[in-house]
Amino acid sequence: MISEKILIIGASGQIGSELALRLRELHGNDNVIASDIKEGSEDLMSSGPFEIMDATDESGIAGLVEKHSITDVYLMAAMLSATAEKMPMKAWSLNMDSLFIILNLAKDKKIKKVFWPSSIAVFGPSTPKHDTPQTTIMEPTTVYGISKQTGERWCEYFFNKFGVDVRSIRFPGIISYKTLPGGGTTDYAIEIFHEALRTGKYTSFLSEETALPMMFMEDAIKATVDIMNEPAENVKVRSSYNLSAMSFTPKELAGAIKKEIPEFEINYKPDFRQAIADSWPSSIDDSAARTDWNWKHEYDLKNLTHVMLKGLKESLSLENK
Ligand code: AKB
Repeated sequence: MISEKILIIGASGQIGSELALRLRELHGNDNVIASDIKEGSEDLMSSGPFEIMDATDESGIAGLVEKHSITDVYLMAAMLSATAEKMPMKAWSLNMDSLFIILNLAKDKKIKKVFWPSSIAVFGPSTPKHDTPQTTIMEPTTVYGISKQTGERWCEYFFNKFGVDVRSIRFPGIISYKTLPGGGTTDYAIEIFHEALRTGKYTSFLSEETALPMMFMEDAIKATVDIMNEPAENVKVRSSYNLSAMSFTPKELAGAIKKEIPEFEINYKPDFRQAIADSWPSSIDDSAARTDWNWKHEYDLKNLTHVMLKGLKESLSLENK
């Protein structure tokens, strides 16, 4: 049996850093090479090999693949929705160039399997907003969404045309107490927990009734590991799978936090991110993922809130020691 040798690109980022640690537990520290343009957390840096690398450096990435005899690549580097609106061309080249580098390496049989995350941002204002189906109208209006939708088309093309084994998930907002997000529209759902514990109040940049699909990090990591472990014939969607766990509004999230911290206060001051959120679905139909590879989420709003507050409290008390 040929064991996997994994390269994670974007390993210092929000999902990448937790994914790297999980994959190291599963495959052995030395079999998971983490890479990013910047260094990551202490845990990430000390638990296994790390390489500084720009995700758009074609020869650099090819060199890493050869040097470490890489079989599987998880391409987690991306510029998220809010930042991408501020630097569209930079977002486009990071999000697309990095994908082409990896798809071409897989086409040339230098790697065997690819994971590439897509997003609910592939949908747009003309998409059915509730229980958004797997296959539907997609007219994204954000730079990030356009790059992810384009990426999905290319993934499917490389699978159909060249047999590239690329697997993908449309992530909703991902929430974690271990890592901070950067530049997303769903980031409020993490900031709110930090502020609830630090100051007891939070001003949301999305309006109170803005419902968005969300997921706890544990579930997101599980989904990523599961889809990559699935026999290839079961992965029937080769663009990207809808994936869902829960949907809530800032008001509902604040209500769940208030159950644990009754004095918590929330205010609303929507900014440019409101228009991005308004263009996205409020809930997702992920029955294809549930049928094809048995996707099942574990966390809902109640246990997410509990675990977030508990985990953050512990890390804040460690910080204060
Ligand atoms: C963002 O808000 O940009 C991301 C996403 C939904 O892909 N969290």
